[in-house]
Amino acid sequence: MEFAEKKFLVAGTGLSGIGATKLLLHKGADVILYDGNESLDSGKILGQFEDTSHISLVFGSLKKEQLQGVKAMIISPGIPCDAPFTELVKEQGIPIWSEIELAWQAGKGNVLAITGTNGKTTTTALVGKIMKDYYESVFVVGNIGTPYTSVVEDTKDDSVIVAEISSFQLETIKEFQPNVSAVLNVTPDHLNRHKTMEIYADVKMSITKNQTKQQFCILNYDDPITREMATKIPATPIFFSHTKELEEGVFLKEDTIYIKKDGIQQKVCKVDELKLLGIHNIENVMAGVGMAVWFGVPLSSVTSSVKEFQAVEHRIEYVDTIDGVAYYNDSKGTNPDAAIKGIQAMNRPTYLIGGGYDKGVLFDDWIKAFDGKVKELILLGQTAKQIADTAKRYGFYNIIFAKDLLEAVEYCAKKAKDGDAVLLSPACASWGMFKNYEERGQMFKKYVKNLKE
Ligand code: UMA
Repeated sequence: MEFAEKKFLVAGTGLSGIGATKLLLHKGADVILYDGNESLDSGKILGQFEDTSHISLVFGSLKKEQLQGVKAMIISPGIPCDAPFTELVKEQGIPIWSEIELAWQAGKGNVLAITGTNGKTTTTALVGKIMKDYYESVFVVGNIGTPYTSVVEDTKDDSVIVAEISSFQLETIKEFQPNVSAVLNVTPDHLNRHKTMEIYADVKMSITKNQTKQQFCILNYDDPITREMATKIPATPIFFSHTKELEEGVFLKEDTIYIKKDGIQQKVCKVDELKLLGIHNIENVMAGVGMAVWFGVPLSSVTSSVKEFQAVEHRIEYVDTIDGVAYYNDSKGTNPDAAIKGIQAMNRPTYLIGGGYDKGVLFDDWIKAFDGKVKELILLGQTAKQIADTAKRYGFYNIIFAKDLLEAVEYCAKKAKDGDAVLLSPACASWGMFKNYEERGQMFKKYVKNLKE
């Protein structure tokens, strides 16, 4: 699409909205920058742009007259596609694009795109490292925190873009076509937005919808939903597995990861050569290795990058040991399945801090995974009561409610004894109490640090 002198509507003034607006302005377009929040400070928003002469700001409600001549709306991932104002946009026949769709249409280079309920950020960071160690022009973007649109003007034909893609971002893609994609796993999350597991899984699978047979989609053999996807997608599926020795793909056998490609089996590395903990991380490594090798990076280079790679912040991140109590920050455990990985990684009696924003998911599996390891459950946020009720149904009564994260950390510090662990792994999003999971994790680390002083 041509952008110069065309008018676009950008919805949302967060990272994605600002990235998309800057890109469009750079391409010579006019932008209506819209946000549903009426109380935003327009000076602060406009202050992020060098030249504001081609931007008009609209806060609160959007009117039909304002949409005249608009070529497309770029929607931020946090805005549901059925938000009331989108009806007006759809009625005018204006196409709605995800922020990654805009980046794809305006950008250059080869894309490796990663989705899945859990492990996306770690896998994206790992694939980013593998690529940076081998290629010159590499960008790591998307849900991981840097909007894809914000790097587009720096991309070249030989650039490699490694993108973490959420289901929110996939809902409104049109032509987005990664060279290699991955769907790591699909377990319940964001069901308040996607309504059913079927819809959620289909949205995840759409990462591969524009790929061709010559392109690859890396899938988890051990997850029944992603295994089934292999029969439905247009790309060539490549599996990874920690349970089965595969004919083609990446797999774990005893303590070693192997790759089998075109009938030739090679060793990648031993599990204890990795700086990552837990079976979920071995899965992330296998997915990353598959993406890199099928993209064309030599195995020797992949192997040395994988061995050097360190864990991602906020994902079962060791913070400190104070008076013999080990503190772990798993703020990225924003759904029950991710939080199960957090509790599985603990090898000490654990004070578990959980609860947060209500995404409409059930907590039964998380409680069942406590497995005798959780000494006390400290709950906060919107979901606190629901989690407590679920825990009691499974006979777990060591529950207390905290008014905020600070009270929770201070309570744990008082109660925990030498040899115990304190784990922040909320099984819920942070919204309502914090800006995002990063802020929640940073606050947790700050409170832990303060305990020392
Ligand atoms: N807004 C409306 N109407 C609404 C909802 C929101 O106008 O109904 C406005 C808000 O007032 C605000 C703006 O939209 O001004 C916020 O947009 P956003 O929520 O999409 O936030 P961004 O800052 O653009 O961040 C997004 C991702 N956020 C979400 O998907 C919620 C970031 O992922 C991502 O890093 C960033 O784009 C760059 O690509 C965060 C996230 O929480 C980490 N992701 C979810 C997750 O991982 O579970 C999917």
